[in-house]
Amino acid sequence: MEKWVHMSLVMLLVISMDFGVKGDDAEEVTYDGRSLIINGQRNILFSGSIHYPRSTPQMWPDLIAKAKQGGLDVIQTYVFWNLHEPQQGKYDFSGRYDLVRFIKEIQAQGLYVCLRIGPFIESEWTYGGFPFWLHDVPGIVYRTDNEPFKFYMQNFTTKIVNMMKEEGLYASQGGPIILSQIENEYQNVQRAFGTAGSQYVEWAAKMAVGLNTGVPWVMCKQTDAPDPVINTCNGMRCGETFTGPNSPNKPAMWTENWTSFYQVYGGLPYIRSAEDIAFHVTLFIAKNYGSFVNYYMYHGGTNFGRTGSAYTITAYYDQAPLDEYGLFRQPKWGHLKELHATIKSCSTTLLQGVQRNISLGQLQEGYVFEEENGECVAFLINNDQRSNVTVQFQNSSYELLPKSISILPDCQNVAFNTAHLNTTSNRRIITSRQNFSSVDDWKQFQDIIPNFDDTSLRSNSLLEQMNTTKDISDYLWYTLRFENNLSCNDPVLRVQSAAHVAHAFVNNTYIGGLHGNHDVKSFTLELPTTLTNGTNNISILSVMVGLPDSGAFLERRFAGLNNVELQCSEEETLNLNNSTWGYQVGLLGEQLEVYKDQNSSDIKWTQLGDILIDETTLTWYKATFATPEGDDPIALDLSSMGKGEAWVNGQSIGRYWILFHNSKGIPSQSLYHVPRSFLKDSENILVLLEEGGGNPLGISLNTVSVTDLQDNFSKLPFPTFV
Ligand SMILES: *[C@@H]1O[C@H](CO)[C@@H](O)[C@H](O)[C@H]1NC(C)=O
Ligand SMILES: *[C@@H]1O[C@H](CO)[C@@H](O)[C@H](O)[C@H]1NC(C)=O
Ligand SMILES: *[C@@H]1O[C@H](CO)[C@@H](O)[C@H](O)[C@H]1NC(C)=O
Ligand SMILES: *[C@@H]1O[C@H](CO)[C@@H](O)[C@H](O)[C@H]1NC(C)=O
Ligand SMILES: *[C@@H]1O[C@H](CO)[C@@H](O)[C@H](O)[C@H]1NC(C)=O
Ligand SMILES: *[C@@H]1O[C@H](CO)[C@@H](O)[C@H](O)[C@H]1NC(C)=O
Ligand SMILES: *[C@@H]1O[C@H](CO)[C@@H](O)[C@H](O)[C@H]1NC(C)=O
Ligand SMILES: *[C@@H]1O[C@H](CO)[C@@H](O)[C@H](O)[C@H]1NC(C)=O
Ligand SMILES: *[C@@H]1O[C@H](CO)[C@@H](O)[C@H](O)[C@H]1NC(C)=O
Ligand SMILES: *[C@@H]1O[C@H](CO)[C@@H](O)[C@H](O)[C@H]1NC(C)=O
Ligand SMILES: *[C@@H]1O[C@H](CO)[C@@H](O)[C@H](O)[C@H]1NC(C)=O
Ligand SMILES: CC(=O)N[C@H]1CO[C@H](CO)[C@@H](O)[C@@H]1O
Repeated sequence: MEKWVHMSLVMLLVISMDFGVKGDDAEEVTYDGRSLIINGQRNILFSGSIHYPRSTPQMWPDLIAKAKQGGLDVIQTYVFWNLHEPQQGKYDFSGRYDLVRFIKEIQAQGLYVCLRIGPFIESEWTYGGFPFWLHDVPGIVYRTDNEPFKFYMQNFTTKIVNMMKEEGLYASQGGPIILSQIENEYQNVQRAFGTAGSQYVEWAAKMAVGLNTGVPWVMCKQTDAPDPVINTCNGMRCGETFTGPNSPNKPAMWTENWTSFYQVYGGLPYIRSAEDIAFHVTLFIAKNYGSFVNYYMYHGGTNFGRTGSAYTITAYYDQAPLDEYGLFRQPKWGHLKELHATIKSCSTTLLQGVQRNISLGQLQEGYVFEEENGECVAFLINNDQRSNVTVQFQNSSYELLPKSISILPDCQNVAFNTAHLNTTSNRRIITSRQNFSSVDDWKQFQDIIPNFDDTSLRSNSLLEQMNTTKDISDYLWYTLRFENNLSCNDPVLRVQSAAHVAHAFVNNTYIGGLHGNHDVKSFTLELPTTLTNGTNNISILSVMVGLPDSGAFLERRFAGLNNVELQCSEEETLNLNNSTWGYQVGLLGEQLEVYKDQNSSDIKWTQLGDILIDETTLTWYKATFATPEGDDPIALDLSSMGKGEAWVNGQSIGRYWILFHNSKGIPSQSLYHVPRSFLKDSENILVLLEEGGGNPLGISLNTVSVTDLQDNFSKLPFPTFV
């Protein structure tokens, strides 16, 4: 009951620092059972995830300003290893990958940073953030007590920590970083590794702590996080599910409060209401002494290029308080802002007071925090999903909405109820700025369908796809030259795939294709075909839509074709697995980088011919457009297309997949964000790779805005940065 009193007696754990010189504004970050303590100050911290490579440096100042205006104290980000070290020992921290610039921007706006180094991050990010070259390190087993893996994990973690130290970015040096994370939800896979898994957790904690950042480390979803690393909760309902810190001197922290959920192709958006989020955040603070809550995501952004993991759509957490474009999503943003302000108004009492719980009815309870000086905060909770209930508290009546919590910062007046929206919803407005409906707008380039004779990479087996492409492309051609000696001329071609999409061609003619989905990845194509007497060419294009990002033994995953056969009848089946296969990694257009428009003489762009809708043709399309006036974000509506990838001025805005409809019969994503910083003043070049028979004449360029029904948020002056 009087947990806090006991906890305050626990010795504070002070993390040692080994920095020679501390800046004037260096802040010591420690913690105890109640909260983080920054320079001697306790606070209840609200945090939000914004991932720097999922937006652009030009967007960062506005996103951070809106997070601050929404009442956040901390910005949380992962560090994306495969962006930063695409080849072993070759680093990239430029442009959207400029981690230091992102952190300094947060610092400039007076917020703190929680840096989740991982370096395994999952995050619906291709390969969970691991660079693919790790796969080819001899003897490697990821995320366990394995020397090669630990070497590279330590090497990258050290690189990042040293970089932060050199820039003076830890709070202990006067910088904004108050927390770091090592590993990520390891408990989900730990059992697969047995005792080696436990040894790895010990090692990871020790390795991280040994880097002497001067600020605490956390491990999320790791109930046995070794001291002094703090175990934190991830989930939708940590107020109900968190079993608590694993030591009385660690605070209750929620590192991922899911504001929505990531969406996959074929899936529907997950709508988590503002009221539900507010209920669980409040419960975590009231019941669990929660002192740190992070919204995952506060701004999701865009999986540009090929960075999304298997089947993940290009828009990431568009339903977050700031939508994909960085616009306010109401009422979510405004409702949480009011919650944050209410909690802040009484956080001293929450942090210093003694908590007691009271019963207010069968499904109603209360938490009261009282200080010796009489200051008092009450949370009145109605767990009844259906009914309003009137409860008595300190001689007054309070009506509680269904499944809600009323916050009384003075134990008398209700300042906030989690289910009472004081913010009006807004709506997205899409304004058409340019159509590309004229044949003259477009040029096209037909990619080739390679036959066996066009290939040089050969194998007498079906190769694993990721190991063959090394992830430089989504595409791998499996080709075969086949002398028809079957007793029939019209066999069924049966192709079993553990990749994501397969398109089959016989003698350069498309005969059909199929795809799997996020939950059931394997599928079998069964296509009746007609062979000619003598030599036939079979070419199968196997496609991946992102690498896997989760689970144990990621290094051993199999993708690609795993069985190919021709069947005349039950009795007569010819298995082709051990035939001599010829391979082509990627498409011709990718090799030529046709999206870069460097006028290579190899690229024969032609006038737009007949568009073969619903035919798989592998066609590249090119058009130009002028930059729409104003500052509103820009999006391409690709709903007339099939499946592929889009580039603007040589930069990939991501994969699109319109043909994969969800249970409502519509594409999971039709609008694709084109950041303004990708554009020139005029003559912007749009290139599309279409693999599913889409029609570019139906594309439109749009600007995106939101209605402002109540607050004129967008008119508020935000700091401008250059
Ligand atoms: C990481 O490994 C490379 C060699 O691959 C080495 O040059 C570098 O010093 C290492 N960095 C750290 C921080 O261990
Ligand atoms: C996490 O967020 C959900 C909604 O996204 C909310 O219901 C829940 O209370 C939050 N939990 C914490 C501990 O913040
Ligand atoms: C207070 O919480 C404890 C522990 O959850 C529970 O056993 C007790 O019944 C609660 N008391 C009231 C009055 O609700
Ligand atoms: C609860 O009360 C509010 C007004 O206080 C009312 O608008 C709402 O309809 C009531 N809900 C139920 C389920 O009775
Ligand atoms: C509630 O009323 C009783 C009797 O009138 C009084 O003794 C008590 O002090 C009151 N409590 C509060 C919190 O006002
Ligand atoms: C509700 O919104 C109004 C107008 O924005 C504001 O004045 C008021 O304080 C808000 N109420 C709460 C409980 O936050
Ligand atoms: C594009 O076409 C649509 C539908 O035909 C039309 O409503 C829209 O106004 C056009 N946009 C422009 C910029 O011409
Ligand atoms: C990956 O390919 C190389 C040849 O490039 C081969 O030696 C190795 O066995 C393959 N590894 C796996 C796991 O398939
Ligand atoms: C048909 O050709 C395959 C090789 O393509 C060979 O293995 C098989 O024995 C041949 N079958 C007959 C009936 O000739
Ligand atoms: C193919 O060969 C078979 C016999 O082997 C013959 O019956 C058939 O007519 C031939 N088809 C063509 C198109 O030549
Ligand atoms: C292909 O070769 C592998 C290994 O050489 C063998 O295990 C497998 O049975 C063969 N498959 C067929 C269909 O012959
Ligand atoms: C060897 C052979 O007959 N190949 C044929 C495959 O099919 C194409 C037409 O689709 C023919 O042109 C080839 O002769």
